[in-house]
Amino acid sequence: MTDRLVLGCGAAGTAVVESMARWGGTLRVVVEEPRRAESFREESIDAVEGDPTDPTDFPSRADVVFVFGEAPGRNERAVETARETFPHAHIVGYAGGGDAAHRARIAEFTDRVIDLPSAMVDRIRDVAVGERAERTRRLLRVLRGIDGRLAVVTHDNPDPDAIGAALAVCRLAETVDLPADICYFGDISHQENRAMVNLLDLNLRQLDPDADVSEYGGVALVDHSRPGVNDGLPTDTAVDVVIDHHPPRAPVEASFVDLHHEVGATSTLLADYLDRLDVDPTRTVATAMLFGLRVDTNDFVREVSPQDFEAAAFLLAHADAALLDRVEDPSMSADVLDTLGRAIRNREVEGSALATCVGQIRDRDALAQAADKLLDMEGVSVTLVYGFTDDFVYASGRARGAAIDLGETLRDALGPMGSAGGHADMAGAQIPLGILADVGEASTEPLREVLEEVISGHFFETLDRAPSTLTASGDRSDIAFERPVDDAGDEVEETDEFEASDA
Ligand SMILES: [Mn+2]
Repeated sequence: MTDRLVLGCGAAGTAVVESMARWGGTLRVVVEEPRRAESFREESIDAVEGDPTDPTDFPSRADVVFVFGEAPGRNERAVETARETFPHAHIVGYAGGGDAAHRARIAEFTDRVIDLPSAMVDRIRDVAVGERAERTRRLLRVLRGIDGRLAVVTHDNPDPDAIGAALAVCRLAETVDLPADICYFGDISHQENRAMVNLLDLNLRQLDPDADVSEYGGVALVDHSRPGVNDGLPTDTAVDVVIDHHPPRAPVEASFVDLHHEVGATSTLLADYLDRLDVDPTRTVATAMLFGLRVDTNDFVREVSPQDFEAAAFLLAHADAALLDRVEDPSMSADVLDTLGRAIRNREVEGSALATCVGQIRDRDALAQAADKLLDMEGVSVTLVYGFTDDFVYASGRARGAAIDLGETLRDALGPMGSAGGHADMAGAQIPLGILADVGEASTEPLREVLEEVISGHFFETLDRAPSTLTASGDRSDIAFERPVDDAGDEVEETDEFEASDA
């Protein structure tokens, strides 16, 4: 049973305390405001009016102490008093509303600092200001200025990226009440592309070579940038919007131009607009875009950028992975795709090392495949992907062109908690969940966050201490590297060193 104590509680902490009351164990709340104490008591919570910095109202024991007040100065005194009164308790302190010095003072007496609002502020700042935010507003302004219907023109013989991007432009147009058609000259000849159009039940308009687009109020070009070049439009067509990831061979003229050849697909550029505007891409649009992204990057191998992975993570949350399997040769199962999506979303990167927790897993093999795939991210030379079943945490790591021995690193970092081993380039670990679940029990955080702190924490620390420094990988193509075809590296070796260090 866990005895919990809450010292001070602002409006933001109220919901947390109310949910804490249902976690089992005991709970005592000490707050200054009589009304807040009263409202907790109405929820059958043991709350007293008192000074959170004075141990008079503290219970005789506490395993976990939360300091959730709104006044920074009082929180600092409360964590200090809590540490003196309960030297062995796990103390969690809230450092919102203060500066870095305040955070440091809270950290001095706590095991864990919570600073949620600043993360939220960063996110809001990213959405509200900056180059991409400004660009997003300009795109909407141009779309709003179009009178009539919008023709979204792909290049001839449209591929999945062009179709996915065109669907996304239509989806954005819809949000400003602009009707739009996807138009193309030529044919959809590739069998996979036809399958995609049929399975997603897409409605594309095939134009005759002598078609007149002047009936449209506006023209958007996706996945190519100039009218009359790789499409059937007259070269003097007035263009409103161009979004493309190919480097143009001549100046591009349009009211709105987004040309970024460093990303792997036009769908990546469109995913960012949808994400920023909080537009639900719909299942159909997300599935097409994700397929386009995968085809253009050859399953995240060719010309892939961090933005492509961000876009994939966003699209995966909306896409129909099972349907994708039917469109293409299923080189990647829906389960692996799902694991990869979570791995991308939750990733932490330090230098050229990446660690990520994918949460609950069904299939251990998916970890190895995700660890392998994430090595393709630019600048990443070491990966560690882990998740848990009911009993164990499993981790799978890969290294390429890195000046470390990954098997050795995992033995140092995770061996003492369970077993770990493998080769310099592929390695794995397994840790009984019980050890970590106990930590989770004493914490406010979901298990995933506890695991991140322990596993990613140890992993990054061990890499920091490693004798050879990690080299940021540039062009990896020249690194001759023999990789086993199977996942033998995940066969965990129970070494003598591990037995010794455990004893
Ligand atoms: Mn493309």
